[in-house]
Amino acid sequence: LIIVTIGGVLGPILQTNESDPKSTFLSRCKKFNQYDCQKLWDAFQQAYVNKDPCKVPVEAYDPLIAAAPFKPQCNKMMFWSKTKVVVHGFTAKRKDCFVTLEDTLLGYSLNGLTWCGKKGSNDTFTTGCPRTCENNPVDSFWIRASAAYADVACGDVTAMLSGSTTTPFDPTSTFAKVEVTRFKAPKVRSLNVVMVIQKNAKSNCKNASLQKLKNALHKGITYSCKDVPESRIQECGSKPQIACRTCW
Ligand code: N1C
Repeated sequence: LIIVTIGGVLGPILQTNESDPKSTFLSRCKKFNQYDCQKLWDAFQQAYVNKDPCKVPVEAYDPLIAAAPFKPQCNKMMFWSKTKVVVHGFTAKRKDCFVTLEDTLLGYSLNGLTWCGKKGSNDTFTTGCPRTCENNPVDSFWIRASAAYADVACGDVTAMLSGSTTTPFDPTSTFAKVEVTRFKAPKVRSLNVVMVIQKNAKSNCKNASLQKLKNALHKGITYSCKDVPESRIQECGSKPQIACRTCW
């Protein structure tokens, strides 16, 4: 009884800001201005609160996406698969060149967070959230947001894939399953793959999986691929005088 009481009293005090998704969401959201962040939090929460955390379908986030729609940023939209750290290290410094989903309000506000609900409660939980069942709140959000972001893609689109894997175009990835098939010609003119080459690379632009990527693209979208050393991407990130179009 004593342990339960102490745990019950200290639990909320010992919780760090990091594990309180509401304050993290609101403080990140506020950096974007222009939005009613409390209203967005409410739209976010309604997707998963009071539900079995394995029964949150992708569509549960439709109202959230409708409340904060993605703006098309033609020729600057960047997609990625298995290159999260390299991509965001770059886009954080070169917002003038490329924008990823994590550089938008919703992607930025929820990046790295864990959340779920529970039947019979209106709270948001951060521990014990399942990630293995198909309809879990975190995966469903990223699928919904990725689809919405890819839906507004336009002009010349860039994707950073990893030369450190044996299958850079992984058919099970969100990039393959959700994003690539949503690019529509003539709104999207081209898909330009930047293959990130680190030391001991396992693949490059010649990899057979990229043939599948070409085939998955809607007819009318031009495909290109360039092998680029990670060091060159970092150099372009750290030298603002390098023009975006000459980064690689
Ligand atoms: O499955 P992936 O990559 O191919 O997904 C990446 C792809 C990007 O182009 C993004 O637009 O899909 C979008 N996306 C995110 O922006 C994102 N941020 C954080 C997809 N997933 C995202 N996450 C988390 O990383 C999420 O939890 C998901 O399961 C992983 C996917 O990483 P990946 O396999 O490298």
